[in-house]
Amino acid sequence: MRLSRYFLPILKENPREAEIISHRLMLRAGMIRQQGQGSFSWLPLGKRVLDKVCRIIREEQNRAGALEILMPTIQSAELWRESGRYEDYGKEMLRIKDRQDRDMLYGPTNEEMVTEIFRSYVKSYKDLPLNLYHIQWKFRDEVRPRFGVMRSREFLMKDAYSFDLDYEGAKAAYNRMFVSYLRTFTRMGLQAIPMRADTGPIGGDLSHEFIILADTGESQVFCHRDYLSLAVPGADTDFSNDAEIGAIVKTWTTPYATTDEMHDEAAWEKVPASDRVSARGIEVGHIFHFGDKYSKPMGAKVTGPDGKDHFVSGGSYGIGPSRLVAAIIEASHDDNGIIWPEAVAPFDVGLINMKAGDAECDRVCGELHAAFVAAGKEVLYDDTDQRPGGKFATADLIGLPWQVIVGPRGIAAGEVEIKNRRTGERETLPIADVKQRFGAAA
Ligand code: P5A
Repeated sequence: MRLSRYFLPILKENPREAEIISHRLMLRAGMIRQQGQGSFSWLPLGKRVLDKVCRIIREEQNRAGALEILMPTIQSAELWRESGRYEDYGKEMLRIKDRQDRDMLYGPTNEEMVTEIFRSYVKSYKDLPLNLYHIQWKFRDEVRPRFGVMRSREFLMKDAYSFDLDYEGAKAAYNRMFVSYLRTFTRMGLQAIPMRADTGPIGGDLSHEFIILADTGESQVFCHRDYLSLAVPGADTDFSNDAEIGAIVKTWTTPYATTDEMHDEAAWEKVPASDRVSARGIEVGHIFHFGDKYSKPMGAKVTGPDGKDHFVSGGSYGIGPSRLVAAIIEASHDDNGIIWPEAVAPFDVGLINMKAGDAECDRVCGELHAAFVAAGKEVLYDDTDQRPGGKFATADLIGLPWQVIVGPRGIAAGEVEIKNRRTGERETLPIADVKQRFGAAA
């Protein structure tokens, strides 16, 4: 992609409304545009990162056996009256009337809707376990939308819903999502710690929030230092093996870890003082087991092996992809801008032409661009006529993992420079070696 044809509205000044670094950097790097209170458009650079985050989530949901669907954003109040949540949900729910004066709402979550789908089709325990998920926009009329996409009113959510015959099955489903979340966040370069959490308006008796430690986090959290060095399960994890998955969950739930609401001073006192981590955190995921909270009032039941009807046991599992983009920036930036982990970077390489218009610079850049693209790399080619200083500042701000810098002096020696955004390390290499470095033929 040529920067001259791209839409990257960089801001030179720090936007005054942005209180935290991720919000500032997302605005400055032209990733998002605020459209109203707690509502944002995703501009091209931001949209690429959001898509990469969603792709990782999808891969890990699918690996854990969940099936992707897509439900509407607008829901009928009738469904929510069945579960009793229409009144309970309160002011966070955006209520709407259609032209027939019917009560509608913009979905803040989808437990009712997915339970309606389930009860319409699934009648036997033989069709279980079942886990359906979607990635869809939600609206919550938050009391205090703030920090950009971190706490917005309209936001993207991956929400999965599991259905099982009994508690044991539901616990196994919960465990699969738990392990899937560990893998998901690690792949994005994040260290997420599962912490016992309050269930709030979703309900239920068992719940974990997945928390990224960050000074700007909205939650106060408490955990054992051991979490900072626990190994995350690999891609070869067998999600069909309940014992293997259960053992991983046990390892990850044994040391102390809770959010503020669940904090237990007596248990905390037993953690050696030098192992206590009391910090701020960002909630990037939240999983719930709620048994028959929705299946019972909504009549979602299956015939069991005993020939009798059973209300299914359920759970729901949320991740906030839009919040995650901000959380990744909170965890990975420096004074000059964003430092994207490779897996979610909007492009792999920033190719910088220091003297656009110079025949040799243009030729070498064109050659490198074509070679990188042929090797499957995503490249943002800065072919603009900006001064080099401005180009370097932009490249650092938008945080692509690698910068390849092509200037007339280097070319005269047959060389170009590469810079690693994270370490700042620079190397000068012959042109053929640079191609090879990024997987292209020399
Ligand atoms: C679980 C899936 C639920 O809604 N129902 C379906 C359950 N859980 S939750 O904790 O309320 O939300 C899940 C995740 O969504 C993100 N999130 C937000 N992101 C940005 N702005 C918001 N206002 C917002 N509210 C929730 C969080 O990542 C949360 O963990």
